[in-house]
Amino acid sequence: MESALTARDRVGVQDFVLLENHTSEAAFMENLRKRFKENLIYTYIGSVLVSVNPYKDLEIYTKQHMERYRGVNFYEVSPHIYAVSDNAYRSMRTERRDQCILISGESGAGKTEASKKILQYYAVTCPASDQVQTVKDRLLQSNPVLEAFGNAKTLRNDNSSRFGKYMDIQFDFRGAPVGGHILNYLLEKSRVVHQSHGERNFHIFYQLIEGGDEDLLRRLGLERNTQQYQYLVKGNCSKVSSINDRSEWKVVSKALTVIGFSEEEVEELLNIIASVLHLGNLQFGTEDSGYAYITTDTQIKYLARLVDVEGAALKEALTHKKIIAKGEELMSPLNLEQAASARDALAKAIYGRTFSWLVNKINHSLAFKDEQFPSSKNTSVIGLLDIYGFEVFQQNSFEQFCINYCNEKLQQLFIELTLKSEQDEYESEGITWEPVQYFNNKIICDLVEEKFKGIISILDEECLRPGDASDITFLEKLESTLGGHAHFVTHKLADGKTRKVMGREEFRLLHYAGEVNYNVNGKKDGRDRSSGEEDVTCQSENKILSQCFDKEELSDKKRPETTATQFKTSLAKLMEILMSKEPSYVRSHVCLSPALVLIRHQVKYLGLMENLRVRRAGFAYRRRYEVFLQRYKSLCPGTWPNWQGRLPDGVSTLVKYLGYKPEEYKLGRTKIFIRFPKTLFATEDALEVRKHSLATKLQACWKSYS
Ligand code: AOV
Ligand code: MG
Repeated sequence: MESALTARDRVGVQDFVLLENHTSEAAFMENLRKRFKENLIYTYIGSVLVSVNPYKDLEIYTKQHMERYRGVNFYEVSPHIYAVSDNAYRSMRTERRDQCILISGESGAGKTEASKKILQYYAVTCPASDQVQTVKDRLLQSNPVLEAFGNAKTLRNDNSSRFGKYMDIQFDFRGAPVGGHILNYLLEKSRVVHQSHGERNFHIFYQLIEGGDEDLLRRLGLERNTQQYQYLVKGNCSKVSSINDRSEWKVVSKALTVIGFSEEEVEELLNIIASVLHLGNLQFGTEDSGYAYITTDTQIKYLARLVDVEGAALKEALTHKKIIAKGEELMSPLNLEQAASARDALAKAIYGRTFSWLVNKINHSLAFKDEQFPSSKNTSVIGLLDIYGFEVFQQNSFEQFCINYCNEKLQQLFIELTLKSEQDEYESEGITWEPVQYFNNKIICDLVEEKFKGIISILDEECLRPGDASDITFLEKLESTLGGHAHFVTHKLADGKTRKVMGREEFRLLHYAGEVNYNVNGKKDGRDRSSGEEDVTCQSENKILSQCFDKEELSDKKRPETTATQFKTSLAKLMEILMSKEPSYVRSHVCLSPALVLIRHQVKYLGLMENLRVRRAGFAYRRRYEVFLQRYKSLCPGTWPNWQGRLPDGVSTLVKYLGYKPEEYKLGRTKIFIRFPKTLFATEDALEVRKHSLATKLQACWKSYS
């Protein structure tokens, strides 16, 4: 039998807090490496789960594994995403407190996979009835649909989430899931019309073309060849070995039915997807006057039919813009470039709004229905946050700016909550501790979002300012307001010279997770509403589109909020939601083995070492009295087989018998706090020895009988 000590040598420790040398990054990495080699992708820092993407299917997500984690204490089983899921679930039920599980890490780290595993865990292990089963099915099936429309292949991840998602799962008093609700954040709409080299458009386009049957494609006027569509060829990468678009199409079609889309709704949805592809193939020519006209009438015919609008109105809308002169509305003709950009703006608007409609529709289907669960007036909630991870590309635009800002906010929340909750715990248990220094990224959040002088405020000002505002004036304004800020850099140096490595149309932010250069091209166009071309969609007879494009909203003359401000507001609301719940954390890592170099970088910026130090600054380990006593009572004659007195007295008797010195531990109100891991190790080893000797005795006994 392998002793506890040799096992630790081979597979490392399952909680970094137990590392002998806790300040050493090398020791941290070595522990991660040892475990990863043994396919142990999960490790704790206290109650935070650290995971490394294995990039292969491990046999650790079976029903048997789920059963193993059900109702079992965190520390008694090996670290797992199911342990975190189960722990949140039990806290929700016993303490009646809403929970949230926050999954963070850079693009490709495994956040979306983790959130799906959590959902599967609840779907399998929570109580069920026929009605509950319907809710479970719908919750599970919402994933393939949202991924088809909201995920795409990027250079970092073949199934990269291009929108942020926060999902509440509602449970009734018996702990059965009875409803759900999804909040979605800023979809990367620019992908609809443009993809960088090696990237794809959203999965749904390829799925439809590869998987749709002949009749369907004929009706939609589509050919089974992705190369035919301008919006699908920009990245020169329509086939991906890890993706089977045809089988995914089947999964998505079925999921739409399970969620409750009617045949008519699916038809209208596909009409819209096809019409985006037709829009992309619209071409323009230039008249002698210099103005644009449409040269591809077939596309107009398809479009007119699919989204039910007048062909002539559509033509006019795509080649003209509405202006108001002397109080009168006039249609002013566009040149070639303007017309192409109006076409792209329309495609983005249609796709973006359809995506929001889709989320809305799923929410209707998931909504908790009183009449179905009449005895479940009070529901509790577990929220799952799966956003787009931090990303840096060669060219980074407005979308990357928003994605990385969102990651800053989440890191900020992590810092506040982990440090705060640690402090709160010492306080409520009446224990004194030493604070730890750490990098607080609030300074970067402020740089982006502060009123009047943050980047978003300056962007708003430039977007809404009539006259000569341009991308360059935006950059100049940034320079004059933020030049000299420790986390903001442009090509201009303080002495008036030029930083050669930086372009003139970009600024650099020093994020907590690394440096990113952002191009300002087109940033100024960050308004959600573009121009008159959207008016035509209001006239559409397609039910989805007519719900998406509301005539009154579009004709509202109020100054529209910019996309960046809308995003900022929605993130602030998200933070409020998360703060109101009890959080659990999953910190995922990308691994390009065997170097682990990439991970070292992530360990650094995710603040894992600081997190570990904070955990260790006071006491490495803490356990509730009853749990501690239950586990170790067999080691002391005074507490075995049962302790009858007060719990703290029992624990005190036990640890004194084990030889704990007074400086090694403290007794709080409900928990024992142990300062050094080696103290706990010694106790664990003693337990192991006792089990071993019991087993040997039993074997001897057995032999003497046989
Ligand atoms: P992400 O959500 O963190 O990236 P994903 O969850 O999409 O990353 O993971 C990327 C890929 O890694 C998946 O498609 C799987 O192939 C693999 N993978 C992740 N976790 C596991 C696991 N536990 N077991 C096996 N394979 C896994 V992004 O959405 O791009 O920010 O923004
Ligand atoms: Mg993802």
